Amino acid sequence: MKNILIIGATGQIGSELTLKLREHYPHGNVVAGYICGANHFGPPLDSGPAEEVDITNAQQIADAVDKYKIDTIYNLAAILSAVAETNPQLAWNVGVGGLYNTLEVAREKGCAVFTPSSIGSFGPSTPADGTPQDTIQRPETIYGVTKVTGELLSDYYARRYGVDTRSVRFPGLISYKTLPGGGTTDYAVDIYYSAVRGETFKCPLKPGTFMDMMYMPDALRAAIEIMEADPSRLVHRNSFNIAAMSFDPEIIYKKICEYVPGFKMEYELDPLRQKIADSWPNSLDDTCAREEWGWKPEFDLDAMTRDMLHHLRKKLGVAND
Ligand code: NAD
Ligand code: AKB
Repeated sequence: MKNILIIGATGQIGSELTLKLREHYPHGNVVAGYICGANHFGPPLDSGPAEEVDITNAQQIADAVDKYKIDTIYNLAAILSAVAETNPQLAWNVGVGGLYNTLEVAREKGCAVFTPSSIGSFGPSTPADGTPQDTIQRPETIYGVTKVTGELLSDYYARRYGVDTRSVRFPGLISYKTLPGGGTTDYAVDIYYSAVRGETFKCPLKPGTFMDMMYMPDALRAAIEIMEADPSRLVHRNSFNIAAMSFDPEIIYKKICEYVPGFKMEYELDPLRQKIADSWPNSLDDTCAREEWGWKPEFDLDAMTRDMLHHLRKKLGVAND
């Protein structure tokens, strides 16, 4: 039996991961942590136990861990890259202060901890193509600074205190259930909404801006599989490169046009997002994840596009294929 606390359960990943974990561990408690002011209703909070857990409040984390005898914490609280640039202090407090609180509670109470890192943990001096697992990490965004700090701090707690910390560097995640929370890769979700609504998509990034992306079902599986991996096989911990597909705006646009003929896209650049995207890699090498815990994505761009369009048409009440 597993008892899991998800901090940040109402976000893009948490709203799906909470339900997936409840399905995967039907005999345990999967507790959805939310903050007041955020969306505190909906499937993650209605379908099982839920507690107010602000990650900047160590006592709230400790109380939830004690109440439900938590053994594993999924820490999904963060301020995503574009929003973080508008409030770097908040991004640090949530991303680093919050992780410190989580790791301290985990150390005292013997919990394992999953805290995602990101392609945003890399910077302009990182090799951009086939980015290796172990390479230069000098990000120029506050989001990236919190991610590199988080990777190092999590490894420190594993080495120094034996806390079972593990993580993956997620690419931009694409899903149809919950909208993304203000990142640089959000355009790759928004474009599907425009296609299904019959609107012209205003693309914030210029052609040739390549980034790694992944469909949410693969990301959820990665988050569960890394925490279930045999620890004796893990050479790395915080954090593993994982990859599924890499594309630029033109490639995803042309793929959608195969299924939505007549769909239109125009460029209306967002200088902040463009600058961030230009500093991130084009495509990661995920060999270590494949070798150390058997990582393998299931969705490529074509399979994801067909699934996204099918589900979004249903969700938005548009006649389906
Ligand atoms: P999101 O912005 O959709 O959700 C973040 C969640 O954190 C929200 O539920 C929000 O209420 C919560 N939160 C904010 N401040 C908090 C606080 N003080 N205490 C507790 N909760 C707080 O983000 P997401 O996309 O679900 O991302 C989850 C994790 O995955 C983050 O670490 C993010 O950096 C990482 N990640 C996401 C992506 C992606 O494309 N979605 C890619 C790479 C990495
Ligand atoms: C963002 O764009 O900030 C996130 C990420 C890739 O970390 N989606």
